[in-house]
Amino acid sequence: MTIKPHGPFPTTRQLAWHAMPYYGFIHFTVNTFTDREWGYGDESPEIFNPEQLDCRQWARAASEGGMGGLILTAKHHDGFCLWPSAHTAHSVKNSPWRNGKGDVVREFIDACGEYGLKAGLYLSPWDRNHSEYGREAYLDYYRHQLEELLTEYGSLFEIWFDGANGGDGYYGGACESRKIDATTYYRFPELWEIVRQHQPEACMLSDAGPDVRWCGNELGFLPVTSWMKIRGEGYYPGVTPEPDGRDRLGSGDSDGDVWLGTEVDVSIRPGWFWHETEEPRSLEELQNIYLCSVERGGNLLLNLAPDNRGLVPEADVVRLLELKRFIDRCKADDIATEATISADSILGDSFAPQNLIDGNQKTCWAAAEGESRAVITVEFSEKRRISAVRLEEMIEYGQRVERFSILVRSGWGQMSEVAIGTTIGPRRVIRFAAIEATRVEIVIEKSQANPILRRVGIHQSN
Ligand code: FUL
Repeated sequence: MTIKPHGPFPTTRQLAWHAMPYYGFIHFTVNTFTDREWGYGDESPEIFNPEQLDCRQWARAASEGGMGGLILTAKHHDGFCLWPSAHTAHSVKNSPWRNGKGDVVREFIDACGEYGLKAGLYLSPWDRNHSEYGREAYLDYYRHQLEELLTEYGSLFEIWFDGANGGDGYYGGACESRKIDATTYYRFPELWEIVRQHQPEACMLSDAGPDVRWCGNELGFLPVTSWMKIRGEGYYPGVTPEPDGRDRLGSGDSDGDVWLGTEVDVSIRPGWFWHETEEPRSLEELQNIYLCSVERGGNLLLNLAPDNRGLVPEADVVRLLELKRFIDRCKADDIATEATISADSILGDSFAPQNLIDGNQKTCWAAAEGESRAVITVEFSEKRRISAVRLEEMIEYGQRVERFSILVRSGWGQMSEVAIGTTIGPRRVIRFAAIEATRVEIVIEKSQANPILRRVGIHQSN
């Protein structure tokens, strides 16, 4: 029996992206030395001198913190290049760091490899240093830089196309404001083609994908209802349709026509770059960020800001490890595997509910064709104290579920509703006050097509 996808569904490269929901950003450049968030573009390369720079320290912190990858700002809006680009003098090669012989991108990529992390790069389209910015010649420059990064550093898992286009800048000494039409100027479809050609496995992020979308805020959360599909019309990198395009980046659309997973980018500190007076967020804040991003089906891109030594500050490393312990606890003690599972509707033998607890991401349960409602029942042989239910749709077939509720049997035997939910998508964890239960019912109340899930987890409360 074959299943037809419902609506848009992820490509292989998008599926790989969904499978790694937590990774890190690294914001590091001349701003680290000027105490700024957005460099104007007139910074002298002379100021870039991170004397203890050690990308292995970044990678170690990320890997011990449970991240699957890192994405580095190879060039931020100020235009300074962390690699010795052949196309500009405005780079590490004119800095005192490693006597102008260094290459941060190379050291970063090597360190990621050494620590088993996937590597990605951010290359700001907006360039406040370049004299030709806003004109045709800059497009060639940008394209050449992109090609350097795509061809000289091995395989990349994500390319970040930032949408910010603030206007004023140094622009080779012109010191003026330049406006571009973000819907047409960069000719993004051509840039995307270049990425596809050299790095076919890399996902590209922007407000408009083409693989992954920005979540519309930098606070670290997705709305409770979050679709991985969206009506794509009117979206361009840096441009969202009025009046509610920004909000829809987070929520997506129940009737979306393109599959674009949502990435939640947020910094471990108030700023993206390191500032001496700032401190990392509290553990509690980061825990909430994790719960409101990864457990709502998004990917979390948590930014680290190496300091002017070139090291992720010790306090931030400690916080990352604390967060890792929390994440491990969130995922631990899934006792659904010890239960008996059944469903009131099954598409056929190969879609049995046992597939939901077999630990195999490739197998799934599907309700019969035409069903928009179904109940999955999990029964334990004795009372268990539980506090969370984990659900995953088989997104290969599109995102379908619109509404569900969770009922448990405890105490004198009646079923009580303990939680309600809306979307599921690649992952949804519903947490509730711990309760002793012998039976859990997951009632899928409304699904756009027969519901298809690949996992049900029930977390024991300790
Ligand atoms: C924004 C930029 O303007 C910020 O500086 C930062 O890089 C953030 C991730 O994206 O658009």
